[in-house]
Parts: sequence; structure tokens; C-alpha cells
Amino acid sequence: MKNTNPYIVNFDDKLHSSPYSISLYRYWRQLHRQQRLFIIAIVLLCLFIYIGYRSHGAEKMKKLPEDYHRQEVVKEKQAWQRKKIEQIESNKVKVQKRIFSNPINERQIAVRDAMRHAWKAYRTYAWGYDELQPISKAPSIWFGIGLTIVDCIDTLYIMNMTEEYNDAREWIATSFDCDANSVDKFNSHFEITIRILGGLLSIYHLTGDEIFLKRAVELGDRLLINFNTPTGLPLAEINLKRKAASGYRWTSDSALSEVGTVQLEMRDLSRISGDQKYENAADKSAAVLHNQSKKDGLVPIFISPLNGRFSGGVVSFGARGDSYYEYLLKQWVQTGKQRSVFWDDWIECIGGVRKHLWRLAYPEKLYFVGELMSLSTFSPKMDHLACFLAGNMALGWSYQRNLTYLLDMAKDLTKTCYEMYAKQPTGLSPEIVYFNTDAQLSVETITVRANDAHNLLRPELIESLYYMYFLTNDKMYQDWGWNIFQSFEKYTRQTDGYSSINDVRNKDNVRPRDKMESFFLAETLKYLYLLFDAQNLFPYDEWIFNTEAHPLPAYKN
Ligand code: DMJ
Repeated sequence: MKNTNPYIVNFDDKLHSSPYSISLYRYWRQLHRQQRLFIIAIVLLCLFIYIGYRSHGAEKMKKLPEDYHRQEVVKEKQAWQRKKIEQIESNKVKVQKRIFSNPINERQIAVRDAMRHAWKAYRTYAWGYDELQPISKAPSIWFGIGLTIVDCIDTLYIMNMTEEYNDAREWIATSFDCDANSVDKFNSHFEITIRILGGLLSIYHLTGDEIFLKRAVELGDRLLINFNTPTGLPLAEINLKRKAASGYRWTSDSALSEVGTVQLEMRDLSRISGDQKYENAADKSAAVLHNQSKKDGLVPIFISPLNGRFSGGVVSFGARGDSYYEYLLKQWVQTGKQRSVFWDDWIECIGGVRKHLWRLAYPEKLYFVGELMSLSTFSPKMDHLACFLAGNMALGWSYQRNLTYLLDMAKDLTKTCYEMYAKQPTGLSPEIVYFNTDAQLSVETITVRANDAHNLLRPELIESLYYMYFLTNDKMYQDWGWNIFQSFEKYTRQTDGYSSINDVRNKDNVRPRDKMESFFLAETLKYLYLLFDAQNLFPYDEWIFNTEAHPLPAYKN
């Protein structure tokens, strides 16, 4: 009989369509009331749990894995950073503080007095600025980061000028700040590297004071930007404030000396910071230079960081070429004499000098190193800058004493460079000279042109004298240094500081240029001081000087 209750009817109707539902229904009807209540209670409980999950739990459970993931990532990152710091710390070379005594003789005292005189003037009129203009008693700005302080602090330390050193150290700790103070201008990447980074590195090695390492890393991170080129050779200029790199305004090429004279510093920064990235940049750029084809080790003075090609054909050991060759030898020493490519490239370039650039000047028979134009035409021009080569060859000879021609050439070139000083009425060398190579001509051996008659207080001959004296023990080299020092005292010393001069030929009117170059204190006075010592304070197997006279250690590899 058909049930008239609409619910049951419908239900029954549905049941007709499903035998499975019918059995379920029958089963339900057969259950005891308590059993039914129990099942209903279980169903309701499940329903509550489900609703609860939808409204709170689901949200939470959905979020949990994300939070969990994020926390895990943070933990992992921290662990990785800890590991990196540990790794960096364990890679860092340990520095041994060095103590220097007071001057030991009259000559050293005189040089230290000169340093005092120069420093006092800078301290009084230009403190915190880059350089001093000693005639106008005013500061001059170049990079905006206290160049003279950073470039010269290791000289103060070596000369045991404690008060001045402490002052300089304090300034570097509190006021050396590329963000706040550097000028918003493009400046030479090479000059900042050799003078400022070099200064920070060397004073760190001498004192072990961590503030210098910190500053070196801050600066090194900026300088690294320039290596970001298709070849890995650095661009010529950097704007420290904007952290931007650029080529020169007039060409995208860089000077050979500029791309080849930053490797000692970047490599050293990696060794003391434990961070490999600087050394990688140094190695990559050194490899690019190594892989270029050369004329008996010689190369033109311009190269493109964009494609690695040389341009022009001028070959010179003076401006724009010099320290590329210098650093070949010094990189070999810095890396424990293990990387033979550096020695091979260096000795090959000395072969190139002998074959293409080494000539006798008449009538006095002075050997000199000339230049090539268009890679083949010889020019008898020599910059004072090239006088570094004498010391550099003597240094190379000290590691391979069977190569006696290196010492012979070093002696000959030192003599010629000294004559460049001694022949002038002021006893000071001009910036550039020309030699007479024709034995039949009755002219002077050395000629100075009006535009080249200036002296910038440069160090190259003094640097070579320092090597020559300690490698030969010949006191003549100390005496030559003393003569030159006295000429500096006589013709470049001002009431306040020292000034480069315009005319070394005219002792009655040298015409001061109103500029005290930071390298006069960083290099010239430092090398003079070292030259007059009784023993070599920086043995050549343990130390190398960067091209700005900042001592850096030689490593084992
Ligand atoms: C210094 O900055 C360095 O010695 C550089 O290698 C050449 N020029 C000056 C000194 O003359």
C-alpha cells in the first residue's frame, strides 16, 4: 500500500529506484533506538569537526606550511651566512703587527724632519682634503676622501711619528666615508686603487688594526664595479659616490698601466678579507693581458676593456705603460713565485727592452730605455717615470742571480737617471728627457725641452736607489739619494710644505707649481728613509711594494 505521508512516499519512491538504498533503509529500521542515536551523534560530531576545520583550522593549516617554509629559509640563510663568515674568517691571513724604531742616523732624521714639515703644512691648511697647495696654503680636492692622509699613513707609521699617525688613524676611523664625502665625479680607478686602497692595505699589514681592513673592503667593493666588462679588464674611471664605472670621456680604451696595475691590491684584499671575489677579478684581468699577442713581451699603451684589443702603437716604460711591466714581476713574487706566467711575461718583456728600446746615448755613453711609435719606430724619449725600471730589473736579478745582464742593465739605467738629476743646475730631474743616439753629432747627451722641464717631486729614481743599495751594498747609491734629497730641500721646500716646480733648469727661478703631490710623502720620502737605513726593513722575499710604495706581504702562493 502506498504511504500517503509525502516524506515517506518520496523516500519510498526513491527506494524503488535503488536496491542498495532499500537495504540501507531496512538496516536503519532494524537498529535499536540507542544505536541510531549513537550513529547520529557520531555524524553530528564529524559535521562539527568539518565546520570547525573550514572556519579556523583550514586557514591555519594552509598557512602553516608557508610560515614553516619561510622560517626554514631564514634559518638556512642564517646558517649559510654563519658558514660563510666562518669560511671567510678561516681564509683570512693573520696579520702580525710591526713596530718601527726612531731614525737611526742623521740622514734618516733629516728625512723624518722633511716628513714632519710636509705633514704639518697639510694638517694646518688642508686637513681632510686630498692634497695641499703649499703656496696658496689651501686645500685641493680630487677624490674627496682625504687622499694625503690615507696615502701617507704608512710612512708616518714606518717613521714612528706616533702622534701624527694616531691623528691620521682617527680620521680614517671617523671620517673616511665614500658615501658622504667623495666627489660626485668620475676619477681614475687606477689612482684610487694604488694610492687609497694600497694605503689602507699596507697600514693594515703593519698594524693589524681592523678599521683599515673594514675601510679597504668598503672601497674594494666599489672598485670591483669597474671589472664588470666583457673582458674583465677594468674601465678607466669610477664615480665613488654613485658607484658607477666609465671609460675616459674621450675614449672607451684604458691605459695599459691602469688595467695592469690593480692586481696586487685586489689580490691582497682577498687574502686579508677571506673573500675571493677581488682576487678573481685580479686574476681574470691578468689572464686577459697575458693572452694578448705581444712584440717580444712589449705592448701598446692603450687597450679596450670592451674587446681586449690594443690600440695605437706607442710602446713606453713611461707614462701609461710603466707599472704594467712592474707588476708582472711583483705579482710573481706576491704569489710565492709559483705562477710562472708572471715571471715568463716579465723576463720576455725585458728581452723586448734589450732588443727594441735599449740604446746608448752619446757622447757620454749613457744607456737609456726609449720608446716605440707605431710599434716599430724608435724614439729617444724617456720619461722620468721609466727610472723605476732600474730597481725593477735589480729586483728580478735578486731572484735569478745567474741572469747578470739584469743587474748590469739596472746599474746602467740608475746611472743615467742620476745624470738626469745631476746635470741640472737645481740637481733635480725634469719630467721628460731626449737622448742623443748619434755618436757623430756634437750635441749634449741629454736634452730638456721647455715643456718638460718641470719636477713633480716624483720617486722613481729614489725607489731604484733603494733597491740598488740593498742589492749591491754600494754606498754610492745612498750618497746619490742624499744629494737628491738636498736638492729637494733647497728648491722645493716652502715655508709650508713642499711644492712641485716648473723649471729644473733655472735655479734662480724654479717657479713653484703650488702642488704637493701625495706621492711625495707616500713614496719619495718613504724610499729615502728606507734607503738610509742600515738594514732593509722590507726584505725582498717577504715584502713587495705596490707602485705607490705601499708594502704588501709576499704570500706562499
Ligand atoms: C705614483 O702615483 C706611482 O708611482 C705611479 O706608478 C706613477 N706615478 C706616481 C709617481 O710618480
